Amino acid sequence: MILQTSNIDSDKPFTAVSGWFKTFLTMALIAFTAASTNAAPGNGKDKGKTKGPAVPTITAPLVIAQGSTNVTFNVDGDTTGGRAYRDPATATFSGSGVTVENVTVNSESSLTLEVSIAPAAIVGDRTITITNPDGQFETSTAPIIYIIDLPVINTAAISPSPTVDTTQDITVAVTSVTNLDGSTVIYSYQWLENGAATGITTNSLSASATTSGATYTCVITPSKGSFQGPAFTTDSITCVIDGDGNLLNDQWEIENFGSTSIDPMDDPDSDGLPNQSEYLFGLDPNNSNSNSIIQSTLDPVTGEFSYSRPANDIQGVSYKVWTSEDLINWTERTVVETPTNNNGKSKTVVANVGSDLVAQNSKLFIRVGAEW
Ligand SMILES: [Ca+2]
Ligand SMILES: [Ca+2]
Ligand SMILES: [Ca+2]
Repeated sequence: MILQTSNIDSDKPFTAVSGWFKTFLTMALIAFTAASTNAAPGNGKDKGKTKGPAVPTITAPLVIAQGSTNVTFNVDGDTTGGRAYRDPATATFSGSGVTVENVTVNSESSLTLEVSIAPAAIVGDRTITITNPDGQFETSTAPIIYIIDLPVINTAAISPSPTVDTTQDITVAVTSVTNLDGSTVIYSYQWLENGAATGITTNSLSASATTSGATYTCVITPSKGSFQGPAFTTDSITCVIDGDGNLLNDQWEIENFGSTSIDPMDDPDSDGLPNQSEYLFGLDPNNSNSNSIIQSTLDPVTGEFSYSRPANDIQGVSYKVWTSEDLINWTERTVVETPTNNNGKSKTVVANVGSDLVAQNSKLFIRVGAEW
């Protein structure tokens, strides 16, 4: 275009102005070449003869979570038309909340970026603009990164609630989660019994896995793909010990009879001990040979004897020891007790009334009772 606007004086001999004309023509050609370069592929603004940076590309946008720091990744470059990344190039991302910590020019078509994402950065796609040292820049035509939020569980409900017994499954459901980008959230579960992991990792804890008197919580971890949100711990729920109110632990009833609401005064094994006594002293209510709480009799020298109790202490129940010389007058004794778990169901308690006491008496009777 500039060539057509040249103001050559046609009255002057051509040879007289030839040098000036050639100079003008050369300048015009340079200007024309520059204009042609600006129209080349890419959306940057080339200046002068040097081509702008390669056009940033990536196979698929890199997913980075809000709050991530110092994440490094490579960005390729389309070098069509002679474009190239030049060192030291700089980079910026669309939107806010993305800090470019470092740019390394690996080659004319490869960069390594290090970025940090603000915790509250808006989720979604971001394009990148690379600027060469000469000020020319190119913006990617497709997203280079995708900012994802970590899912956060706000509330979860346990059912049944507020009470549960050992005949009921316990289930948990997330009732509120913050998930800004709407991606599918997957939950993983870990049930805790009295604070210890059970290894049960479904959203339901079966009744057979629960124990009377134990307290349960569930730790739920939300995730989107490989991105995990913070773990959420539910409220706790405690299995009632005696939901049917017959003074027998419901769990013990189920283990021994398959159901609750057993008559505590019944004696199905005819050993003279009602179910309640069998329960309180860790005996087998269906075995007539399991009929004595005394495991070893009183040692006349040391004052030691042993008796059986349930493996797990019964809430609200205490055991007391009395001694008597005549089976008429009984004296409660403070004893030193050492329990040893037998099989998870009962334990042997070694008790000692004291060597002095046994030394003072030619005969001594022992009585052990349960109180609640
Ligand atoms: Ca019961
Ligand atoms: Ca019995
Ligand atoms: Ca028995």
